[in-house]
Amino acid sequence: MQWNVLERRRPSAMLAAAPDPVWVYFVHSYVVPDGDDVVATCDYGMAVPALVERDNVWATQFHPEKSGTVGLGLLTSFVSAARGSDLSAPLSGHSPRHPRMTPFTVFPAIDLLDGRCVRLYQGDYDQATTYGDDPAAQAAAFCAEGAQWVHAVDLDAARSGLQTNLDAIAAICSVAGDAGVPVQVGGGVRSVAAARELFARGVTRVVLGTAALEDPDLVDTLAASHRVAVGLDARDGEVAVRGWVEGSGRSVADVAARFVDAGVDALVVTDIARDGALVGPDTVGLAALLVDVAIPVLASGGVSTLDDLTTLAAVDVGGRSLAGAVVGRALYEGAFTLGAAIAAVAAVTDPGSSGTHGHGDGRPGTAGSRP
Ligand code: AMZ
Repeated sequence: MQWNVLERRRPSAMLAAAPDPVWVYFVHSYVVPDGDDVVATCDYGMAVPALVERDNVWATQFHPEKSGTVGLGLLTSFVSAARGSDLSAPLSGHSPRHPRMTPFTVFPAIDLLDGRCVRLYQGDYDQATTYGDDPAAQAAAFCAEGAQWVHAVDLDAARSGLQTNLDAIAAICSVAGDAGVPVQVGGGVRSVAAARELFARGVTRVVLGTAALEDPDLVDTLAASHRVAVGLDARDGEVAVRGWVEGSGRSVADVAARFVDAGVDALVVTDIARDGALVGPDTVGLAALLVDVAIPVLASGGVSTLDDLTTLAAVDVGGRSLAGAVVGRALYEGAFTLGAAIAAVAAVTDPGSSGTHGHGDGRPGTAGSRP
């Protein structure tokens, strides 16, 4: 088991824009015979076939899922090719030789249940961990660590539709506002009136989940005058609604397509099985969504290490990148600090920077333009 370098024999979409040298991770158990289909080999005292391609069959001897951004680029190319997408724009993992130009924003999460800061496990209201009873203090702590945005969810409202945490949201917005940090809030925004309650308390952007499924015109209406994101929370590929208690029968890409021209800032895409579970994000699925939908995508659910974050920040699908990630339990459990997360991401997105940067919002070049 080890990292080793590929030696390319011939061009292939699999490695369209992979950097040089191409480091990948092997867990060897067998060697296949050499032949015309071999795209790349690896030196293990002999030239071991490592990448094989015949027509639409691709095979790897190494583990793409363990091979960082090179593996991710390969898997993304595979998804794109399988869907018949145009591969002329190279799909690649991030290379320091081609630093991305768009910001990647880390959104520390404050999930509110009965006025307290909690995290649910896989969205299950019966598996809540309470991390504090002062949401404003939590917001202040995040801001002190350099937060660029704060992501808050009214879990009571997500389940019942009734906004019972408005005082806590106002308090979060007050301290964040003092620090110049915008706040986005989701949960129970299913009417213009509910959105108004939030904007009146200083919320910069609302996240609509259930309403995006059940009343998509509301997204259009709100997005015409305010900042809106669409929250797509999926279990086994099916978008869930009403606090993730009910399924919708529709896929993320299907629902997202409705909002391409709606003027929304972003999609906030949550993999429910990973949420609060510290198992790593669905990086390949998120990258595939970038192929399908031309709306900025924020990843949510599963981030457990700084590597998870830098892998997300490094996603590059034909020049498109993820706009950011929501991080919750990893921060509360002390896996890493928000400051470390922001610095780690900056090292990927802007390798020349010192790790400090301004407010990103998921929309390249439009930070702070509305409202
Ligand atoms: O954890 C949950 N059960 C949960 C959760 N975190 N249910 C909903 N939400 C969040 C979504 C989105 O930000 O991620 O609430 C928002 C969607 O709420 P609504 O009411 O618009 O569906």
